[in-house]
Amino acid sequence: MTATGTTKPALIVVDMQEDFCPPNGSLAVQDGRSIASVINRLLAKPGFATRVFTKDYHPANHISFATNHPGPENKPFESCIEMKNPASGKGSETKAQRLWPVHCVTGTAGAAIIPEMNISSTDLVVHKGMRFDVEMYSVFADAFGNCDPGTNSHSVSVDVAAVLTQQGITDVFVVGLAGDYCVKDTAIDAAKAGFKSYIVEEGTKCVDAAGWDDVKKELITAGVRLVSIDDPIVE
Ligand code: VGL
Ligand code: ZN
Repeated sequence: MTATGTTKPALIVVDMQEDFCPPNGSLAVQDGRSIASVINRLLAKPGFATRVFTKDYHPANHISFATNHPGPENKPFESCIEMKNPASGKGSETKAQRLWPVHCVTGTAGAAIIPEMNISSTDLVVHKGMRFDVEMYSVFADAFGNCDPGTNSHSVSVDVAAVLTQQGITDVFVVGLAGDYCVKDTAIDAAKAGFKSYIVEEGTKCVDAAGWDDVKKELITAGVRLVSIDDPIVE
């Protein structure tokens, strides 16, 4: 990828954290660790104007943890609960929230970026999912589309869309974990925010690998382009 007069690309590396990787991650994505080398190859390409790492970063009482919804009916991976929009005056708006094992809790070893990642060229690290009462897969907005950057009771540490826009970024390339959750929602929101949005397919793995073909259709409908690391656009 080359920055030209009209193109200024960013790379967003999503949630390459211990809890999403085998062998010990609590929410390990099959072969999740194996994509580190592909992502490191991308990070080394000189054309990216900025390189962002995201970290899923939840308080222990996060709404997505099955353990926070006691009862035999609430099982990680299998069950959903109803989640309310926490934005003021929006509490009647609800969404189904899939329940997960406890993962990426603030300050724990599981929340650390895996050591295989070359983080030396990182420009920005963004923490997301920090509000206990709402899910946030996309680094741009929570499950209801709210973006509330800040440090105390806020979902996200930085308004990434504002930062990228301020830098004149035109194109956003997304990789990392998981393809069917945080990578997907981040790429869709990048397109919504007006960036040309790409997912480099070799640079992601899914929680539900068998569902990737359907997810790809959704991504294409949302304006996200799926590319290969060997595609000339990813120089
Ligand atoms: C993710 C499930 C729960 C992800 C985060 O990074 O894709 N998936 N939290
Ligand atoms: Zn999470």
